[in-house]
Amino acid sequence: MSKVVLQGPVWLASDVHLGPATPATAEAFLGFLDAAADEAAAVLLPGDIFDAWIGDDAILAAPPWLAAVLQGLRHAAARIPLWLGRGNRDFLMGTALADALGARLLPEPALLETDYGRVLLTHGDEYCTDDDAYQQFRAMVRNPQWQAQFLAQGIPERLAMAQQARGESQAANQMKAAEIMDVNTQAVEDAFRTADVETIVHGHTHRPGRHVLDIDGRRCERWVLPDWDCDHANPPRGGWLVIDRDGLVFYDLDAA
Ligand code: LP5
Ligand code: MN
Repeated sequence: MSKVVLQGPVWLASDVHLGPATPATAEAFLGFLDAAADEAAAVLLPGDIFDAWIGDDAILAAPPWLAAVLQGLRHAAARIPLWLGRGNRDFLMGTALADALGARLLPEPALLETDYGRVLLTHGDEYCTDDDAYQQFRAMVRNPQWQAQFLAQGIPERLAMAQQARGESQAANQMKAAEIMDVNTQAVEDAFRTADVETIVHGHTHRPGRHVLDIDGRRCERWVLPDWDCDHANPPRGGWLVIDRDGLVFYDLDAA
């Protein structure tokens, strides 16, 4: 399991889901990045920062909304270490994007060594093992051969496939029981044991919160990062997690 050694306060945010129709969310996220650059020692973004990422070559002809987000990421990365993780929407982010931003790619999962101690960080979609359809989708799109074939297509074709996939996913989600789309208890317990940690942080489920578990007599905590929506949700939502020597603390957007 790959380690990421972090000294000082670490800020984490995921599931921002930025796209062409999220100007207010993008503005809030850029404000978060500026605050992180002022106050944190590192910022980690474990997945689904983008609502759909079709390949790093998208930055070569970035529309204005994306160019602004990329500039904000680049500015933050110039001031503090910025780590990008892959989610189920932006699993195609790669080294070309990271290099262009001056950022680094998070290992999956990442074993963080922080001032608070060891923390396992991941997007969290891999823990949703009751969702067979999703796990089949994940196995397909995480396959390097599939990715090479997809990326070999033109950007218009990839955009069309992404749009179709989004539509199919939204339709499929309407039919699923809510619990299927949450993490599986056994998968989470296995993750605690395999990594030998007492703290896991993930996103993906859009069910923010802190869960205390007893794993083999050890008190463990699972922290779920909030999703962001400042354009369509009322009230607007979003937030981040700070890990420092005193522990973990959630912050809402209105704390910024
Ligand atoms: O994403 P969300 O919140 O709707 O639901 C997720 C799971 N669905 C996904 C699928 C993505 O939304 C697809 C869009 C990715 C865009 C960028 C990648 C580049 C294009 C890739 C083209 C294939 O992650 C959903 C979970 C839910 O989280 C909760 O955990 O339930 O999983 C499903 O709904 C599984 C379904 O089987 C979804 C399958 C959709 C894609 C089908 C492939 C066909 C593509 C068309 C090609 C011509
Ligand atoms: Mn996700």
